[in-house]
Amino acid sequence: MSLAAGSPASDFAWLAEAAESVLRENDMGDWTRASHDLYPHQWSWDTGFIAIGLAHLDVERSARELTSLFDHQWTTGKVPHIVFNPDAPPGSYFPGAEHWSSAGKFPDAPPAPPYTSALCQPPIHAVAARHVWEVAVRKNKVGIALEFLRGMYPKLLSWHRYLLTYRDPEESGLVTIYHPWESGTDNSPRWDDVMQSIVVGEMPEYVRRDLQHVPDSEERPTGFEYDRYIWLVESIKRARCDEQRLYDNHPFLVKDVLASAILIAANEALMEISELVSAPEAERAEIGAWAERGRRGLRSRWDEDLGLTLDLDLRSGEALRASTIAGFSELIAGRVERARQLRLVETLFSERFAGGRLLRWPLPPSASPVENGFRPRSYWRGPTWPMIHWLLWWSLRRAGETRPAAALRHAALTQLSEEGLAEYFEPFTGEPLGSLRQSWTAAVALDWLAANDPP
Ligand code: 2M8
Repeated sequence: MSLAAGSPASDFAWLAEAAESVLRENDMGDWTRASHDLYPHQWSWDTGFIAIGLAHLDVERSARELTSLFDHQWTTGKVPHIVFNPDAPPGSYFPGAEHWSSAGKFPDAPPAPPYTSALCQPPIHAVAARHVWEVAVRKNKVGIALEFLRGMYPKLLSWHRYLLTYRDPEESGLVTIYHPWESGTDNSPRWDDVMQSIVVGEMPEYVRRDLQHVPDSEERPTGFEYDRYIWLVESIKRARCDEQRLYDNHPFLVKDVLASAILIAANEALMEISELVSAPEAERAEIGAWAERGRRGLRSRWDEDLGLTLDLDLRSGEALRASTIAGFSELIAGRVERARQLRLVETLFSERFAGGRLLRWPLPPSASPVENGFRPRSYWRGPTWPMIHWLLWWSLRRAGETRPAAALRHAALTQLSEEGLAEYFEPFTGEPLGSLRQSWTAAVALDWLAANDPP
C-alpha cells in the first residue's frame, strides 16, 4: 500500500492496517458484511464502496464482492438493497429475511435462500467495477479484470435499464424511490415533508434491533420514522412489489436526485466498460442516451435560491426543500456546466457546509447546520459520513477541482486517523457514532491512502 503524496506517512500509517483489519473481520468469503454488529448482511451500495477499497488489497476478491451481489439480481434487473446472511444470529437485524420472506411472494425475486429485500439502493456498482478494472491494469491483472467486466457488463446493463424503465416511466431521467432506505440516506431531512404526510395503517407489532446495538437512541431514527419505514415495507409487500401498483397507490413516491446523479456517473462508467468488452453499438448508444436524459432531468431540479439540486415529491408535485449533501448531485453526476460547478464548489466549502466555523474538521455534514431538521448526532441528519466524502472527493477530482479535492481528502483522513473507522461522526466534536468498525469507511480510507493528490 503506497501512502499518499502530500500526507505525511507517519500521520496515516496505522490507518491502512486498521482498515485492512476491519475488512478482514467483516469478510464473509465472497462478500463483506457492512459491520459485525449493526449490519450483519450484504448491502448493495456498501458493496460498491467496499469493492473500491478492496481492489487495492486483492483484485480478484474485490471483483467477487460485486459478482456475489449480482448473483441475487431480480429478473427485472433490480439489485436488492440487502442480501440476507443465512448465518447471521437470529433476530440480529430487523426487518430481516423472515420479514421480507421474498421468495414465492414476489414473482420477480431470485431463488432463495438467501433471501433478499425488495428495495434497492443507489447504483454505484458500475463506478466500482470500472475502478476494479483501473486498479487491475496498474497491477498487471488485465486478463482477470477483463473476464470480470465481460461477466458484469450484461448485469449492469440490465440493472441500469431497470432503473430507467420501472423507476422512470415518465422518462424524466430521474430515479423514483419507494422508501427512504432506497436513498441510502435514511432519515435525512430530505424526506421529512413526505414522512409527515404518511398515515400509518394496521400492521403487526415489531421489535427494533438497531437500538440493541446502538443504545443511544439519539444516534438512530426516531420511533415516528421507524413506524413509517415499516409501514412502507408493509405497503410494498401488499403490492407484491408490483411497480405499477406502487406507482398508483404507494404513499412514498419520490424522485431522488442523489440516486439519479450516481446513475449518471454509473452510466458514464458503463459506457467505458461497454467499449472494453466490445458491446454492440446499439447498447452503447442506449447508455449514452440514458446519461444525457439523466443530466437534463437533474438540471431541471436546480434551486437557484438554495444553490442546490432538490428532490421531487411525485405525490404532491412539490420540491423537497432541504439543504443536504444530496444538493451537490450535479457535481456527482459530472460534466456540469462551468458556472454551476463554481457555485456548487463555493457552497460546499461555505459556512453552510464544510466551511462552518464550529466544525471539528472542514468536512461537509450530511445536512447543513442551518437546516431545520439538522441534528448533529442523529444518523443522516447532520453527522459526517466518510463514504459521502469519498464520493464528493472523487467528483471534485473528476471535475478538475484538484485543490478542494485534496483538502477534502486530507480532512477526511485526519478525521479517520484521530477517531477511527466509524460509520459516522458528530461534526462539531468528531465523536465516532453508530457502528464503530464500518466496512465502507475502511474501504474508502484504503482508496484515499492509495491516491495521489497534490500536497
Ligand atoms: C443504513 O441503512 C440500513 C437500512 O438499509 C439501516 O439503517 O438499517 C444506511 O446508512 C444505508 O445507507 C447503508 O447502506 C446501511 C448499511 O451500511 O445502513
